[in-house]
Amino acid sequence: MNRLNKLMKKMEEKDMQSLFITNPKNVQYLTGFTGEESYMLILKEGCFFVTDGRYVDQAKQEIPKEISVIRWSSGLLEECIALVKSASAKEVYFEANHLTYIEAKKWIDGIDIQARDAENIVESLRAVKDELEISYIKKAADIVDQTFLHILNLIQPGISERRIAAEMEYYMKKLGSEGTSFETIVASGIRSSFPHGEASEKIIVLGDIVTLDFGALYKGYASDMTRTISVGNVTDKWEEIYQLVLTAEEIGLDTIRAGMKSCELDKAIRKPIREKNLNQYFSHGAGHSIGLDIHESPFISGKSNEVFQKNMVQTIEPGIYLPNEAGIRIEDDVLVQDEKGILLTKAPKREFIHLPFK
Ligand SMILES: [Mn+2]
Repeated sequence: MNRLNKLMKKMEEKDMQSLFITNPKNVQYLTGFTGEESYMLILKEGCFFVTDGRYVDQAKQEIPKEISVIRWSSGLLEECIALVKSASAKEVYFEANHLTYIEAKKWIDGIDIQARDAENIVESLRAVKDELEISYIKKAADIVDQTFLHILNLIQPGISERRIAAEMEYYMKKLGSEGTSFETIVASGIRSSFPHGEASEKIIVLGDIVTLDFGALYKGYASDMTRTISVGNVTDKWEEIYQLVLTAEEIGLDTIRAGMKSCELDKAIRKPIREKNLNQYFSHGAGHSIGLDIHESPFISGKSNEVFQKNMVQTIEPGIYLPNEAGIRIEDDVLVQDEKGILLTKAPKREFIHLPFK
C-alpha cells in the first residue's frame, strides 16, 4: 500500500473526510516531491497538489498520477481555500501546529466551515519507516561513519573547530550527502561542556576533549551521530566518565524494543549515571527519532508513555557535562525491532580515542 493510501485508510478510521497538508516534510513524504512551497488537499472530490509556476513541471514528474497538480493564480493559501469552497466538505482538518497565526486565521475565516486540528496524523505514519526509508537512513549513517574515521586524521592542536566542521561537511558531500541534517557540532575544551556547541573559531589545544555531533542527509533522510575524542591524554576522572556514558548508551541500544515505553527506556539509560549521582549533569533528552526531520517523535523521555514500534529509527544519546570543565556524549542510531535493535551507525567508540594516533 502506498503512503497516500495508508493515510486515507487512517483518515477513514478517524472519520476524517478531508485534510489540508502544509508541512513540507509531510508533503514530501506523501508525494515524493522535492521542491518547496506546495500544499496538499485531500477532499472527497479528489487529491490536489497546489503549487506555483516554478514547480508545476517538476511536480508532474515527481508525484503520483492520482494527485491533480494545480498551479495557483491568486495565491497558494487562497487557491486552497477556493478549492474547499467549491467542494462538498462540511469540515476540514488542517496542520494546526504548522501554519502561522496569520495563515491559520486566513484559512479558518476563508473556508467558512469547521476547521479542525489534524493532530499529527501524517507524522504518526512517518514514525514507522518503510524499506525504502530505512535504506536511505542506512546510507546516511554509513556516510557519518566514514566521515568520523576521516576526520580523526585531521584533528590536532592548532586547527579551529570551524575548520574541522568544514572538512567534515565537505567529506560528507563527497560521499553523497545532500548537506547536513543539522548544524555540525564541534565543541572542544570547556566548550565540550555545552551540549550543543556549534563549531566556533576556537583553536584546538593539547588536552582538549572534543565532541563531534553531526549528521548526513540522503534522499532527504537524516542520520545523527556523536563521538567524543580527546587531543592528548585525559585524567582518570574523564576516562571513567567516558566509560560511564558508553555504558549508559549501550544499555539503551541493547534494551530498546518494539512494545517498550519511552519512559522505561529513559530510566534504563539514566540508571548507571544516577548510581554515580551524575544525572543532574545529563541535562537533555536521552534520544529521539529521525527521518525526514532530524528530531521526530517519539522522544526518549522520563515523561513519555509513547511506545516504540518495529522499524522506528531512534537515536540513543546520553551525555555528562561538567560546567567549566568538559563534557562527553556518545550517540548512535538504531533501527527498532521486536528483539534487539539493529545498530545503523558503527563508528568506533569502545576506547576513548586520544589523538594524534602514534
Ligand atoms: Mn541527536
